[in-house]
Amino acid sequence: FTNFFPHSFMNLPQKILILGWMEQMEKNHPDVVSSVMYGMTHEKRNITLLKIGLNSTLPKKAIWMDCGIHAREWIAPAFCQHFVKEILGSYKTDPKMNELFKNLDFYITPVLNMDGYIYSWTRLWRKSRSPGSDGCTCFGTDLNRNFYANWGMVGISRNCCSEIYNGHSPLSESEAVAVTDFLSANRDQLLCFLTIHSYGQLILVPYGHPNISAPNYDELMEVGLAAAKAIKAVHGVDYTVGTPPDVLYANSGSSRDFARLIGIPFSFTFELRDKGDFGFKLPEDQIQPTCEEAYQGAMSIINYVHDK
Ligand code: ING
Ligand code: ZN
Repeated sequence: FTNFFPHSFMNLPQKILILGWMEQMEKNHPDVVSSVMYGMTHEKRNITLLKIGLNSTLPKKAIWMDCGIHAREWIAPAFCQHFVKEILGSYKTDPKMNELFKNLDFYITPVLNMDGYIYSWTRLWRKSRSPGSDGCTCFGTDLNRNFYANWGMVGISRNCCSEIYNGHSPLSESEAVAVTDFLSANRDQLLCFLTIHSYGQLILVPYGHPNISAPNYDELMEVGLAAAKAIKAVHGVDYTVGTPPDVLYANSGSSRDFARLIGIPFSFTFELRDKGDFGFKLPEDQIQPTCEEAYQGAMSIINYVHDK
């Protein structure tokens, strides 16, 4: 069963805690939470999301959130868990959240790249765990370079040993296929796509390619800047908002760009704390505040797209 740690040093099956937690959420909130298995990783683990919202006879819009597309960005899965905990803890008593639960479904994938995530417990790792092709002996493709969105154009490497290897073809990775299929099938329902990374304290808007611009770029920037303001109000932490080429460097083949290209109007990448002091090894005492502020940022965006 995919729920167990396959390469344990002790030869004992070890339950993956987050999967147990997902089962608990489903069990404790059966009226609003259900799990959807929508794909499989290279090493044949299930890719599962939590669908959260109140049953409705009226058609609902939806919010996508994925965490852990990059294995070593551990604060991201923690944020997805925090987000789920907060919305489930408030929808009964908070009238605004109750309204969101009636009108929206949340599709939340706490760990998208489960193979890489497990591998990252024993060394820092970013990519998937599929083997290289054409005789290249390194493992792993950068899943956030593998989507069908200007694939292979900028900010990538064709060397399978690189951290930003884009794969031998678009959608060579089953994890990218799973997200692509789910988004395509639910495209008309989806209002907003949020993909959570670390680090850098950024809110990125489409596109990663410097020569193209989203038709609603101005609005994306406005909404992103409002989210950064909401984040700053919590613990005073600054987030920078912009397209990848404007704030750092260009890229292509990202899930954020793919979501915007297929017509999901609001698509953002969050890069959570910090700005490099600790990097991927964010200290434990920053987990809670990082999640608290990013929650307000995400809710600022979600409220905007809902109310619009
Ligand atoms: N950063 C993202 C990446 O895929 C990104 C997003 C792209 C940030 C370009 C800045 C510039 O590279 C991380 N940390 O994965
Ligand atoms: Zn990342």
